[in-house]
Amino acid sequence: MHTLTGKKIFVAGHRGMVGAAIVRRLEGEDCEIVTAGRDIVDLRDQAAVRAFLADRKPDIVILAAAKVGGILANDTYPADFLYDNLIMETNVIEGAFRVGVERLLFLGSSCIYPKHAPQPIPEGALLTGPLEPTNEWYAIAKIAGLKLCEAYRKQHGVDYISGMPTNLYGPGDNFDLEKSHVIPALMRKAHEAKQAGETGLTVWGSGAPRREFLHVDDCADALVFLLQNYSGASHVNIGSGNDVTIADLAREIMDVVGLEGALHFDRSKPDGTPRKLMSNDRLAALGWRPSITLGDGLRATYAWFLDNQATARLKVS
Ligand code: GFB
Repeated sequence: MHTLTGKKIFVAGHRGMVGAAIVRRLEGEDCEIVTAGRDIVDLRDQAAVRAFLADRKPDIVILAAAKVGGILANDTYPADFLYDNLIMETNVIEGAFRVGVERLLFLGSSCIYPKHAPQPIPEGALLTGPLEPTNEWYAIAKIAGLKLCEAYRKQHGVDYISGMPTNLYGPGDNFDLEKSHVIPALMRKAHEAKQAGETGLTVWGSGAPRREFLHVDDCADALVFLLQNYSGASHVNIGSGNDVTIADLAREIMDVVGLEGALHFDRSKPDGTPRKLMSNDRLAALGWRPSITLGDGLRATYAWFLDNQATARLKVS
């Protein structure tokens, strides 16, 4: 057990959905939380990152900052997804080591695994086959990040660990229809259709791919749990243990929103990987389990969307 009591913890990326959830979760611990928006330190600027870390001297760093997006954004902006994520990771991880940060938690993604990995996907499936082309750029950046943590651990003996969350959703998500992930996109489309008195919902792709979803508050809880209970070279999967087809997800979202009608499939849009259900065995063996069901999580996220439509990220760059 690694105590967080009295520790100064820098949460990089606190304005994103995951970083904000981590801050909410850490507020329940007796620790000092350090945050900094892009106006204070641009994580793509190595000199700025080094100066910031030298000034604040955190004990622990949680690297939740990333350029993220759904299937279309990943496919459309490969250079941004590869470059921005690589440079943020290298700056923060090297910068942390330089100022003597004792523990660091890096966040990856389930898309690091091969497109046709065995299901549920064990941690050991990493680098055993080709990646899903729609998000290989983001995946390669995330693989580099987790390997950088492993390399610093191997060469310098520091306790830098990595968690690989599955597809996340929840309050603070991005509801931009071109750039978001599937849950906020379908929720917004269903809501706007209902408002307009329309029926039916258009779903990208065939509806057949399966995805595993985890509420972001469960993810934040698992990340804090890992910081407290895990030290090791291997990354650890963070999932819900269940997956659904996109068509079933769409029907559940229509139900939550209260939209009637049929699903229409826009097959000009990509399906992406057919399935990416991760094995949660390692995390379960450590003693962590999710607590928010998909149904409850979707209802809570829709309630958040209704309360925050004016400020929700309906359009972001
Ligand atoms: O959530 P999503 O964009 O990301 O798409 P991925 C999941 C599935 O939902 C795909 C379908 O099969 C989409 O075609 N889908 C249906 C939709 N309707 C929509 C819609 O209106 N919007 C969106 N966005 N999807 C991402 C990766 O992959 O997952 C990232 O690109 C990252 O790198 C993230 O790993 C967690 O699950 O396909």
